[in-house]
Amino acid sequence: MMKQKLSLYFVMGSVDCTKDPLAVLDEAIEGGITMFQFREKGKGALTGIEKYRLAEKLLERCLAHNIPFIVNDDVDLALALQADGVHVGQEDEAAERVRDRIGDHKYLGVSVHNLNEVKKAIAVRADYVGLGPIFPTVSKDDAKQACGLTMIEHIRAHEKHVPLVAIGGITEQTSKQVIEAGADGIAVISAICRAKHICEQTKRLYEIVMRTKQKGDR
Ligand code: FQP
Ligand code: MG
Repeated sequence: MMKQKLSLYFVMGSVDCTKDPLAVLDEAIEGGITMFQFREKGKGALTGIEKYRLAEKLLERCLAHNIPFIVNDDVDLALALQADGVHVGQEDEAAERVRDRIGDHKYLGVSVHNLNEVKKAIAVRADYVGLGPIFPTVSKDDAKQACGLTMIEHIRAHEKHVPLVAIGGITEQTSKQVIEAGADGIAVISAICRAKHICEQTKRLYEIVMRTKQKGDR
C-alpha cells in the first residue's frame, strides 16, 4: 500500500513553480502523481497565514483525487490542516517526537542518507524513508553529497521490506535505474516543476516507474 503510494511522489512549494502552484498541482495530478508533499521552503517562501492558505488549497485538490498530502517539516501545519502526514529530516523535529504528536494513523516520512539512519527510522515507526540526494540537485541549497544508486542497493540488500522513495536530481533519464536499484518510487521537484508540459512529463515519469516496477514484480 505505502509502496504503491510512493511510486511517483511529487514534492513542491511556491518557490519551485514558475506559474500558479495550484495549476502545477492540477496538471501533475492529471499526469498521475501518487503522493504529494507540500514543501514551502527557500528564497521567497510563503510564511504564516499565506503559507497556510496555499497549503489549504493544495490539500483540497489532493483530497478530491485521493492523493496523500504530506507536509514537509511543519508539524503544526500538518495538524492544523489534518494533513495525511509529515515528512521530517535528520535536522528537523525528532521523528520519535513527531510520531507521538501525530499519532499512529498519520504517515510519518523520514529523510535518510545511510543504512544506520534507515534502521533508526524503522525503530521510530516511520511509514517510509526518503533516501537522497541520489544525484546532485538544484532544488535544495543545503543538500548533502549525492549518495548514488549504490546506496539504494545497499539499503535494499539489508532492509528488504522498508518502503523507500528515492529523491534528488532524478530525471526521466534516470528513473528506470533508480527503481531497478530497489526504490519503491521516485520523489521529484524539478523533473515536474521545470517541465514545459507538466502533465505530459508527469505521465512519462509515471509510465517509466510503473513499467519498471511491474517488470520486477513489485
Ligand atoms: N525525502 C523526501 C521524500 N522529502 C524530503 N523533503 C527530503 C527527503 C529531505 O529535511 P530534509 O528532507 O533533509 O530537507 P528539506 O526539509 O529541506 O526538504 F520523502 F519525499 F522523498
Ligand atoms: Mg526537512
